[in-house]
Amino acid sequence: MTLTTTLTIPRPDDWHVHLRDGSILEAVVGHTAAQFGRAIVMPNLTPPVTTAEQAVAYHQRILNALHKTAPGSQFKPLMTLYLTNNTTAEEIRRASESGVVYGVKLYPAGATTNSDAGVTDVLRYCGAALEAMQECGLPLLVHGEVTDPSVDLFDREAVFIDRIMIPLRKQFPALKVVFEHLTTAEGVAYVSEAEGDIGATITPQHLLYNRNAIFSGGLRPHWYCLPVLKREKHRLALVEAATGGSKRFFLGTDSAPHVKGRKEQDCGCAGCYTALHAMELYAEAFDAVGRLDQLQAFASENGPAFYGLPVNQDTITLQRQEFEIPDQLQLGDEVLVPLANGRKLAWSIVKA
Ligand code: OTD
Ligand code: ZN
Ligand code: ZN
Repeated sequence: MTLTTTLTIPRPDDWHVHLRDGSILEAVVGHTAAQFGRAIVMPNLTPPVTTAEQAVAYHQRILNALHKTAPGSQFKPLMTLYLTNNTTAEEIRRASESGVVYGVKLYPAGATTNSDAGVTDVLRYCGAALEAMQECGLPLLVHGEVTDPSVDLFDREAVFIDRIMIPLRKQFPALKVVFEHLTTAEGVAYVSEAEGDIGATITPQHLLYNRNAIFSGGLRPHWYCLPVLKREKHRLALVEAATGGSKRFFLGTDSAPHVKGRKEQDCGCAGCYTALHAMELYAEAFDAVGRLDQLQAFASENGPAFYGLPVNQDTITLQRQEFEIPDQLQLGDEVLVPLANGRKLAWSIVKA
């Protein structure tokens, strides 16, 4: 058997990314645009993107930042709406007709960064919105963790499946659902076996690392994200899901930039920055189990199939050539620390 040294695949898409706003947006959008054709852009700004009008305006700010920092880029941002207890069916229809909104994001209130305005009880308050989404074919993108303080942090995804996901999908069986940033064996089993139109995104950090990374030789704030890294058995289940050929699993980096000082403080922010080197990280994970042949389906095909979009027509090429992750990135006035900074990866992008 010869060792694969180059890999050319249709340009991948990132089905879950945080691009932020203002100067951070300008600093990071070029990284995502350099690797990906499209990206589902999360709406957890302050204030959150809760209306179609706000989504259209944010879409334009992203394009402006792109034209300023990566002129000529063909990157296409796909927008999302932030679901609240008060989202109306009319707002969902406006979003669906806006031409820029591709999903509606469910954040259980308090589950992650900027989720304070999120939903407190989805089945109680969001019925009309979910009904309208089901009718319009607009997918529900789910941060699948309960926030009940009596539930252990590491069990929040598994408990969410029983308490929220199963009853919600029973009530809205035709609703398209993405279980975002899946992190557990229970999540993999549920998404693999559930009936109906369901998919899941998987991040590079949850494929490559387990929770030991957060505590290795000291407290490592740059390895802290939500949902938090889990035990090794969960990582192995995620790798099997991503590389196993099921069309339900696709790429979503959850790249979530926070400036260095906001991560390295007494209450550090959650989020890993991976937009710079996303495909290099995924290639590392697939190569580690000898399944580089599955990277194309996971990164370039399964996501478009779920969202009913065409596969990108251009390509990227990865080469087995060492890539050293920079210690930090000076982006305008900001300093960002990329995930796994200082480490070496086996694959680089040669044509992007
Ligand atoms: N997780 N950080 C953020 C969002 C995600 O739950 C997420 O999607 C963020 O900073 O916006 C994080 O750790
Ligand atoms: Zn989330
Ligand atoms: Zn996210």
